[in-house]
Amino acid sequence: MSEVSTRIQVAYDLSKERFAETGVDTESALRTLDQVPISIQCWQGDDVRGFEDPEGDLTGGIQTSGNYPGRACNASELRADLEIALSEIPGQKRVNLHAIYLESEVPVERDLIEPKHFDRWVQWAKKNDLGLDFNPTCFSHPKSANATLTHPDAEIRRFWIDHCLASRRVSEYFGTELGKPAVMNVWIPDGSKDLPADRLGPRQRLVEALDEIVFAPLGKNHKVAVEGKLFGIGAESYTAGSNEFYMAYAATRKTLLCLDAGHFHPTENVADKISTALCYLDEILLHVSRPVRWDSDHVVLLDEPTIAIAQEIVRCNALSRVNIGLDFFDASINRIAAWIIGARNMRKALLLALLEPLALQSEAEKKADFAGRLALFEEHKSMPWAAVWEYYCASQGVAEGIGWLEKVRSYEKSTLLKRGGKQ
Ligand code: RNT
Ligand code: ZN
Repeated sequence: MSEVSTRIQVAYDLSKERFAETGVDTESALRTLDQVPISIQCWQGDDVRGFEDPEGDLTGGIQTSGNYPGRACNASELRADLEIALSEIPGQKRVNLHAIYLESEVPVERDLIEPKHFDRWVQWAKKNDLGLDFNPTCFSHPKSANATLTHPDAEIRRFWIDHCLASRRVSEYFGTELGKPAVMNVWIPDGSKDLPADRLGPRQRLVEALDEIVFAPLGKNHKVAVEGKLFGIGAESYTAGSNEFYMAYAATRKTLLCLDAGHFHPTENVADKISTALCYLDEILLHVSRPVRWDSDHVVLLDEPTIAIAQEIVRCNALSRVNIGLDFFDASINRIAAWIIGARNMRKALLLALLEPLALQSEAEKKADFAGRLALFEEHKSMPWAAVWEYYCASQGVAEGIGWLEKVRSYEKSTLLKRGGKQ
């Protein structure tokens, strides 16, 4: 516990009383909040380039825009940047890696990646008390140009199946070394720009390929998730791995289902999907993101969709069943600031949700007192939760306001702007 200033303490004590009037114990909310792990996407730090071929193009229908200076060009730089970001994000954290973030003196093909290529990440995670999650990288590769796990050519399919199996071995290594299971998320870009003649074949091949991947007995210290999507740039008319495809796949195969907030029609309520998924699955994975008109992966805000997601997890009493990961990558602003803003917003959304007067809301609902329920929802929005947040940050030794910005700016000056290489 870090020292808390008198101003913050006094404001907190008053807010604590106010929340207690609604039956909410802020102390217990903060204890819970601090324990919820948030998985931070490493790829925000280098615009999803990775270290296999940092000059290579990002393909697969996902895009970064912007060329803000100072991106990380190797794993040491990325870890150093992450350390700055993590130091200003309160609470338990995990770091989410992709296969392209391997470290090796010699080039390694994706189907041949091994735990040893991620050993430095594991040592670093141990030192910094972090969990690690993982993703096979089924994009930005010559063999992913047309398709990966759905490819009509069995040899190319084999390559990607082997890559996913190798990725499971790496994930298992993470889980074993760090004592908590790693989540390995499979996302493939396979789809079609224009109307396909055959929508069934690729999906059948995907089922087969995934079965080979998920049923291989490769240990219990990692969990496999599958991530659906509506469309991508260049895959506007058809995505083999749609939401329905993976919902059914996850439910029948007992994998995790990954819901990415940017992978649905813009007016769909992503939060509403959580309770459905929880009826059929033990656990799910979230990619919290912010789609602006499309799957643009903007920095997460403390906005209604994000708050609704946090509320849904808490209202379902499912904090232990929902793995919260972030998935945004903005190359147009300081990347460390992007991490801090987005991750703190996710944590703030969880705090707001944990401070809801859930007992009163449920009671009103049970009595069909819908005016009372609405009044409670609306009143919550102006409750003094910010004082609880400031107290939490101060007691965790992170800036309670935007004091972290100074740290980021001076690191930008001393380090980021001095980086060589093509930005
Ligand atoms: C792409 C998916 C996928 C990626 C990351 C890099 O649309 O959201 O999760 O963003 O794996
Ligand atoms: Zn995603």
